[in-house]
Amino acid sequence: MSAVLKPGTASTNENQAGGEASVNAEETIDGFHLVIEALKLNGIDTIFGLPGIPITDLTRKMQAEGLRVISFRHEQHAGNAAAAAGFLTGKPGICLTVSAPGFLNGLTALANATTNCFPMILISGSSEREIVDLQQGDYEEMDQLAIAKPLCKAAYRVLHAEDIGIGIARAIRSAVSGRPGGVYLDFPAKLFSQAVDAAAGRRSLVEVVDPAPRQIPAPDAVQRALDVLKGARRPLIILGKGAAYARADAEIRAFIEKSGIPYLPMSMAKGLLPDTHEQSAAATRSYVLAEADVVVLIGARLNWLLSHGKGKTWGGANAFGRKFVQIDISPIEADSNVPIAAPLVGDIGSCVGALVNGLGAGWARPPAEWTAAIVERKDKNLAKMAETLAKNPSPMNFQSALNVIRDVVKANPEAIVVNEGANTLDFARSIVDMYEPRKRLDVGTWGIMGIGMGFAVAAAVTTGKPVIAIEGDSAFGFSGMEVETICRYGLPVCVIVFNNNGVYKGTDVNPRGGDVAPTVFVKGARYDKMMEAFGGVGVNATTPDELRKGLTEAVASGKPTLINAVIDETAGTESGRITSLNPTAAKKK
Ligand code: ADP
Ligand code: TZD
Repeated sequence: MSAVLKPGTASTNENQAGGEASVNAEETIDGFHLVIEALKLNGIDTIFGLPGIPITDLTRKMQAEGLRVISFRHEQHAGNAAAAAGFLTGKPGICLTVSAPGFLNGLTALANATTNCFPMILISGSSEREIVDLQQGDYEEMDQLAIAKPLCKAAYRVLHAEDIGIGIARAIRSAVSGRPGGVYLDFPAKLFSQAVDAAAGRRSLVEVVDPAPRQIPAPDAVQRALDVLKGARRPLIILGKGAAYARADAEIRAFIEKSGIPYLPMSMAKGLLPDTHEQSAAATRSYVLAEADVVVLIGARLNWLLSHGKGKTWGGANAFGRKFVQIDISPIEADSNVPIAAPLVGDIGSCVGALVNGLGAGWARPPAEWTAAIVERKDKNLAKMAETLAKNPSPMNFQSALNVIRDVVKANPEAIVVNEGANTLDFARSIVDMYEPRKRLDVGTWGIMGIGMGFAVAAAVTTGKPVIAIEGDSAFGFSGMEVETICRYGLPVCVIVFNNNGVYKGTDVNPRGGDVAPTVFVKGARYDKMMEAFGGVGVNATTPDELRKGLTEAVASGKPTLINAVIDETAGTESGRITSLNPTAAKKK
């Protein structure tokens, strides 16, 4: 029953002749139920959140009405879960929080989702507007709408129950249309108890039609891109996480295979085509970036992760009029860092589909000297990597531990990998091959720590597939308490903590004695005990065999598991592979 009766209405009507019609006419629906019905009407079935004033009852009523409510221990992780759910499903993930502090805890995730182009909606309850605006000191007083605005794609407040339908519709469309992103929706406490006529209330709800419309590229822009491509001697395609998000898997595969152009996947685009694909140039990344003469960017920005499209990575002073084709749904992305010769604005499916059609029968595959040079370097690098992976040092290092995970993912390609840390991230990205699209979630555009358990929960909840979270010990600490959440919902998540006793490594010393160095943790900590504390499985792995056994059993059983993988504390590099962004560490090296 989702409508509520006005107090006293039912008994009065019971005494009236023909009472049935009058009962319906008098029926009302409150804000709680309008929110729930509006979300359900738009196919939203899961809420990630944390209860408290003024949304505790909303979480209860949501559950009572059949929404799945996943309750976290900290809002940042609920927000990260919503963002990952958005990426994995293409529908906005919903995070629900209390006012001021809960809202602020969720805000990091909202800003991170926006930065990464993941669709999510942060819904926060808020204090009474009259008191907040006069700054009279309400419980958890804060002008949340104003604070959220610069950190997300759109922000709305709903003051009247009859506007809930429109408010939620605007939030959904804002989150998923065009370049996806985070949306903030402010619901002041009073909204939930407002009652309106049930029929009118339900009529006010909006089922959003075509929330993420296709955007067809202009034919002349397609032709321009094809012309640039046809002049290429050493072409390269770069797939970004926008390409994974776009769910244009078939078009992208057709474009790569029909054109014969080598490609590089950005980390969350890994698996869009299997990493073992013969056209993948990932194993010779620096060579192709420095040498390519035409680069087609598909859902990837030329930000720091691609060295802004210039400088040493791209061939430095020898760069020779390289041309870029950029496919993106955002019309202002082109020329953000370097000139784009052929911007192709539209959704990736439509743009790539148009390119495939345009290649035509006369398309000449890239010259063999280019593709052969890539294969040669790639084979050499892969052979070198195989040698490193075959070593079995004691204690384990990053490579010997990741070699095990690489095998288990190969045997379970449907598993979703979550990955954060510095060295743990960089090594895992290059060692663990992915075989299917949208199976890798990581620190993304910001290189943010703390996404681990939120992303893992969302991956398990939205897909039901096994999740393998590969975590640096520092990275894990940001969201570690959510192992209780994983146990509470019995999720098939296996967390592997790469325990090298600290941030980057565990060997720093305080030159003055006393406190340990800022990067050092308790040595020999047993993270596996954390999972055991909540009824999950804990494994302490000091060898690749122990790690393999623990991980294989976890994936087979689906039981929440945490493997404390003991890694050589001297093994890491400061800042992992981005030491260049850390000038003092770079000097030390
Ligand atoms: P990566 O970090 O993997 O390089 P980025 O997050 O930098 O990827 O880039 C993703 C890009 O994809 C963004 O510029 C975004 O506008 C774009 N994008 C997202 N979804 C689509 C889509 N459906 N069609 C076209 N472009 C998209
Ligand atoms: N805080 C946040 C929110 N994000 C960050 N990226 C950092 C701090 C700084 N930082 C990194 O960039 S990586 C990292 C931190 C603290 C942790 C590295 O240590 P680790 O991984 O144990 O997770 P490795 O494998 O030992 O390097």
